[in-house]
Amino acid sequence: MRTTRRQFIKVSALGAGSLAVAASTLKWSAASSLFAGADASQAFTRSPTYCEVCFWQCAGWVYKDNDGRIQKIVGNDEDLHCNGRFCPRGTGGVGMYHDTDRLKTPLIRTVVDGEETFRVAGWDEALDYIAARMKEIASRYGPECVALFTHGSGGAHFGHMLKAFGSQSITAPSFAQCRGPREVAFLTTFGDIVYSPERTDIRDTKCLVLIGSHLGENMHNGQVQEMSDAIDKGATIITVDPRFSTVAGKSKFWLPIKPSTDMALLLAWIHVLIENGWYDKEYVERYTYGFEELKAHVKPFTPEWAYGITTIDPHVIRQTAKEMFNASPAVIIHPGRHVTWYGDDTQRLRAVAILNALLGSWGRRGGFYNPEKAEVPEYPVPPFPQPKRMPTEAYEGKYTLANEVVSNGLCEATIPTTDKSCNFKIWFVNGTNLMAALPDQETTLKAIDALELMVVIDTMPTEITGYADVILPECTFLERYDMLRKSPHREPNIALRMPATEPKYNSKPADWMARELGIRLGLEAWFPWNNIEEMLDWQLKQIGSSLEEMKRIGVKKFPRTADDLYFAPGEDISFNTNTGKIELYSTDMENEGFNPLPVYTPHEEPPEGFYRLIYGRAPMHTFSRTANNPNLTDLMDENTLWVNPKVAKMWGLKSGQYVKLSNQDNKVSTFSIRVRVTERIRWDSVYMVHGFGHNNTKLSRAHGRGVNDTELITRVKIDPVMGGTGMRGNFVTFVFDTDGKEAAV
Ligand SMILES: Nc1nc2c(c(=O)[nH]1)N[C@H]1C(S)=C(S)[C@@H](COP(=O)(O)OP(=O)(O)OC[C@H]3O[C@@H](n4cnc5c(=O)[nH]c(N)nc54)[C@H](O)[C@@H]3O)O[C@H]1N2
Ligand SMILES: Nc1nc2c(c(=O)[nH]1)N[C@H]1C(S)=C(S)[C@@H](COP(=O)(O)OP(=O)(O)OC[C@H]3O[C@@H](n4cnc5c(=O)[nH]c(N)nc54)[C@H](O)[C@@H]3O)O[C@H]1N2
Ligand code: SF4
Ligand SMILES: [Mo]
Repeated sequence: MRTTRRQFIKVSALGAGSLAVAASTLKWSAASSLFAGADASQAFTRSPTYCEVCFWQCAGWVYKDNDGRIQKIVGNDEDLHCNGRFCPRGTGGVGMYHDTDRLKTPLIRTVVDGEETFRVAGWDEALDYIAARMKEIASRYGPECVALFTHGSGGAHFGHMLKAFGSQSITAPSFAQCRGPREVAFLTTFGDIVYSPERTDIRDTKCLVLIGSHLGENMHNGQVQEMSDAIDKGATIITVDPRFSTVAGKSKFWLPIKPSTDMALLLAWIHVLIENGWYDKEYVERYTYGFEELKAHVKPFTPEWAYGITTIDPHVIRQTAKEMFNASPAVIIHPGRHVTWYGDDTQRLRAVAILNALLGSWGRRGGFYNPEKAEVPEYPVPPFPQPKRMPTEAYEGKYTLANEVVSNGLCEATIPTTDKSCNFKIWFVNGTNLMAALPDQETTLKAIDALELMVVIDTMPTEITGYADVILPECTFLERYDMLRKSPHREPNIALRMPATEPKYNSKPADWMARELGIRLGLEAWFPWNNIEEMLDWQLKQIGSSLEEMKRIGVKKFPRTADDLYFAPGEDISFNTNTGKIELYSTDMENEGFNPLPVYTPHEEPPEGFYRLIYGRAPMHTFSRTANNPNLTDLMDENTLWVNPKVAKMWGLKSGQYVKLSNQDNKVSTFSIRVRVTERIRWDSVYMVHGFGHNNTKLSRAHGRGVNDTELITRVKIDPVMGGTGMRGNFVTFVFDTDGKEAAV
């Protein structure tokens, strides 16, 4: 067993050399022909899947040539998420399959000559080992000591295993590091969440307001397509962003707001709408609660007041408010998605929800539609045991309005303290590179250090695998089944993922791993099927389909159960809130001791010589997961640092030169980043794309390329309402160390 602090191990196992050699002899032709177009003389077979390169989960077809090699992946025409078109990342997704740096076999942490390393293990050995350790550790702490961190399809399988074992501590970074604040804000206002894909009716909107939501770089497929159609039909786009984003270039108005001040702008907009009577009076009267309180509350928040805070011209604030009103109810103040910015994010998104309510866009064409999900029965299993401790007990008394489990809450509860009995001893980490996804790496590492067992299920040797006790290599989404996709949309629909080919190397699908572990843990009763095909076929037959049919069509749509995509004119509606109304004034917030109406609080400014670190997406990459993808690195192989010319001049910085960054806590980036001098960013901030700066040398294309924003996010502002981790209160300055890299001028 480990005795010292857990060392990071680069995934190069003892005895793995032979595997690496075998891998390097693999033909590369399939992937490299992807963009060149396939040979016309080839016969193709196709099989259905849905994409795992991001969580839009577009359904598509995987094409193989007559030698059985995967050639390309294209969208399924019937699919509402993609309308037959994949985004660049999805198209390049086959690179995940071809990547020779993939995890190839199970690995177990061991000590050789005092050095920690991984040894190659067979599947039986690895799973037996995990099961034995789980039983032993649970005999001391109870099954509740196991937590699952997951982002991706495998979560369903491991989550099922965990619940059968007796723990419900299952969490994803897509809540407290991503869309949590908006879901809680919309839940407390409208009594329902925004969902994913978002219920925004962009297709028919006349005015789309994007506040720090950079659609187009944020490449959520169907949404981007709808936005482009809406623009063609003459919709107005209003973009609020300190950076001239791609979509700012397509906007009628770009409001280059001073970062962290959005709340002031939102309050001023509410003020203008109410003062001028630019709101939907009938809708507000019929459906909302607390209008008079709101009206009194926003009285002082004039555009002139907001100007001093946001730097946005009061005239522009009035003009944009009028644009929204003119388009209403076909207007969307977009709730955004990655919204954990400054720690008062739920309140900011409450202000967004209120604006939509005033304009009557919720439940209206061109505003927000009512999505419906296909009802698919679960394969019958016995009830799960009732855990002695629920996950929320990890952060008892805090984040009381969180409607999902808070990842950072479980992470912190893993660090032993004298006053808490709620400690986790085992982590399963599936499809989430926690070293990039969770801010404040020091806390993450402290928690990992306190574990007795960490099992990482991944496809690639990303950073988190280096801290594992056992690594289980999952095959890529192109080589496996998963649960049916059942996401809500305008029409209920399902999509099938099936293997296009056999798993490469010694990798396996998550469903198989979870079931095999379950059996070893004596949980057979919860895994009564022989294989996932049998389980899926049973489910599909309950809804009048079959596995055979879905293999042929990939996507199936069902009629809506009611004609309620939008509210009917004058319809009486009871909302799922305490008052049954849309709560402009939130009773939930009030009951939990938070401001029932959103207020502006100033956030810290960059110290002298420092700039606010802001980050976002590039259209051809997803977080840190694609940084090594051979097809996508061809398109972009490192991130750059956007610097305003005024700042560049002050520091003597030139486009193309490399610098390191140091943050307010003297944390210096591991690698250096290429400067891009551009007017497109305000002078008080610098910008980079998240997901680069990998330090695992086993990622041959991604290692050392660019800077990892996460390592500079040492200061986190927690949202007291729901535990979200505000990450944009970090400031950086330049360090003139090029890391040996030559300026590419
Ligand atoms: N600093 C900073 N932090 C952020 C963000 C940010 O912009 N900046 N964004 C936040 C947001 S919005 C989100 S949603 C989260 C995202 O957080 P994550 O989803 O954790 O993001 P990734 O860094 O892509 O890590 C994904 C991991 O899954 C692995 N993987 C890929 N495919 C598969 C598969 O099929 N099976 C398995 N088992 N593993 C697979 C990849 O190799 C990688 O290790 O991060 C959040 N954290
Ligand atoms: N290509 C691609 N697309 C993706 C993803 C991906 O990894 N790659 N990830 C998906 C996921 S899970 C998510 S959550 C979404 C995230 O995508 P979005 O929800 O669009 O959000 P962010 O990454 O937060 O947005 C970054 C933008 O916010 C701006 N910004 C920074 N600070 C402020 C501020 O104080 N005020 C304002 N108004 N703007 C500010 C930045 O300049 C930048 O343009 O993208 C999704 N789509
Ligand atoms: S948006 Fe792109 S990466 Fe995301 S699921 Fe769709 S095709 Fe895949
Ligand atoms: Mo996200």
